[in-house]
Amino acid sequence: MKIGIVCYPTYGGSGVVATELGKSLAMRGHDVHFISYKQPARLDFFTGNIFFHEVYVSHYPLFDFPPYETALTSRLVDVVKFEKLDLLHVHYAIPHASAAVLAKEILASEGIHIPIITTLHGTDITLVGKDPSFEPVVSYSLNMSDGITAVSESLKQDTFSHFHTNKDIRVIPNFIDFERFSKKAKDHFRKAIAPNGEHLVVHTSNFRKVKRVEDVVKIFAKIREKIPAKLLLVGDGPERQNIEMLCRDLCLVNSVSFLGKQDPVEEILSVSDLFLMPSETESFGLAALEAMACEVPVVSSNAGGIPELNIEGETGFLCNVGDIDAMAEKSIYILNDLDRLKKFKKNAKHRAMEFHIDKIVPQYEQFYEEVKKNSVGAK
Ligand code: GMT
Repeated sequence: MKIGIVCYPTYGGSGVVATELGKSLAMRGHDVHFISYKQPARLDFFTGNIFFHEVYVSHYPLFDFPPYETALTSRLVDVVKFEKLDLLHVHYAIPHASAAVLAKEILASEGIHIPIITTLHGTDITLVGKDPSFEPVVSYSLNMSDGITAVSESLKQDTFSHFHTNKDIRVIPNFIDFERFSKKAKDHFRKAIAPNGEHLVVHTSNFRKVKRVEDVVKIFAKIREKIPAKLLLVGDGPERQNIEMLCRDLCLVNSVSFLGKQDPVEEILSVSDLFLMPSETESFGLAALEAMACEVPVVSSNAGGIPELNIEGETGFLCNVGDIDAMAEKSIYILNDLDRLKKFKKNAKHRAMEFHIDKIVPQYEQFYEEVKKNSVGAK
């Protein structure tokens, strides 16, 4: 099949999932055309059947806000026509779904039929999308999509609560590539960071408010009162400076390492003992899945779709959002007994295997076939 994938090119979860999906589809024989304003960060190789089409936005001085959606729509029309695509798969509703819907309408006026699938990732529904400034456009685009997927049952239900749609939504969870994410022996790295055998607690995110990185630091401070430990903070974003200040206030500067944006995140996860994800809302929790694949148990909030991944008492624990005491207590419970820790690590890996890329990507392929067959205008 010739598939167009529209996504954000950044390190955000939706861009990562879209890019890994595209790479995997290409390896399974499909022609994959990525369409975005920059080459996606995870698009680290090209083969004869992976293509990238950049969207150029004019910066005419009249535009205080460059009209990206219009440029994207025009590019979609062009790529679908020229490359004779069979299907467009857009990741993150805003503004990709409405751009695809308009492109579909323009192409239809020229007698070209292109089915579109919208994949909902999280904040496009829960935080951003439901805002009145976006809601009518998102609702319309969902209703005009030929297929919709959501990355968890929880996100599917959130979509029905916040938007005017009763269209079918297929749940296809995030997935993990074990060729990359599996435990790698990097003991020299562990020794350098934790020379006295301290436990390593880790958090990776884009340091946005929704991730509650402040809670991560406060939980860690409580863990450290009981257990020798170090905290690795991977990623960067708007909250980074506040978090640095908090670490200074709590006298934690020697126990917390800010590692910034890291490509080989699997190497850091591989030496870690516990992953913290206290998010305010989280549709799935891809970062937790990456940790679990590297045998790292997870103490998380019970928000959104996290309970569909992290299993209470088996792969970690789930607590109410903001309950720092409970999260610290559960973390200490996991860390202070080595046999117990080993068991949690094993369970985490075992659970992650259920989201193996080879199990999930075929679900997208099957959905593509169904949508292609059933979409109005299909020949
Ligand atoms: O908020 C982020 O972390 C980025 C965001 C995105 O859409 O780029 O991530 C969302 O999509 C991921 C991939 O499907 C999910 O694993 C994340 O849980 C989700 N983030 C939130 O819901 C906050």
